[in-house]
Amino acid sequence: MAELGQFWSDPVEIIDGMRLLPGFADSQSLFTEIQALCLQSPLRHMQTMRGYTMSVAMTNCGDLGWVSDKQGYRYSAIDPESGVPWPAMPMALSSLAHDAAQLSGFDNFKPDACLINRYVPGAQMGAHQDRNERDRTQPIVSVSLGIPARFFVMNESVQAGIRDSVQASKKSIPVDLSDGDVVVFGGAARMCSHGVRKLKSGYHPLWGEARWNLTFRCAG
Ligand code: MD6
Ligand code: FE
Repeated sequence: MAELGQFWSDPVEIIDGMRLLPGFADSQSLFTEIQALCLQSPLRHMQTMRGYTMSVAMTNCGDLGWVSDKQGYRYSAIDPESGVPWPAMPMALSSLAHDAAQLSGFDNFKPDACLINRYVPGAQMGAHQDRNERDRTQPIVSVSLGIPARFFVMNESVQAGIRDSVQASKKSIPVDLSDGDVVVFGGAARMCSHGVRKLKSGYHPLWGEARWNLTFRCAG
């Protein structure tokens, strides 16, 4: 568990089931871990089912890794680039995710997959739902590192009451995420659409001109 409330501020409930723990992650110690992981399984730009190249560079660690290609999205135990398993999930990463989940009311969170995303200025992630994980009663824990980004989430419970699709599209809630911020995404929020706006240019003393994101999942 992180030092009791010394370096991070109080949790913020963004919508029911989505909780922000500002500054909960120790960026410096994660930097070393992530450098090592990317040497074992290098970042790559995956293809979407429709043949587009994603602007976000990705890799994985853990028993399962998220992959996308012409066959679609899925989890795989093997890195398709190297033909060998993804690197093991370091304890420092899994315990960070476990502690963030626990603080948010999810006991015994044991992720088997960690997707590592790197955004450079101009990169973005379109609105999507995370629906390839087997157990959706488990949350996804997301860690933001480096330069700030604007995340957005569609509040489906609000949308449900709105007939007009133009009105519904206005119900995207912006969430600005900075280095060390952790989001626990579960419960009523678990299936909400979300994405990341085009990254603005910036510089972070440790991570340079990039934003990194780790998402911890119970996939299998
Ligand atoms: C990102 N995050 O922040 C992309 N998905 O770069 C996600 O797509 C995401 O942050 C599920 C739960 C939390 C997330
Ligand atoms: Fe997602």
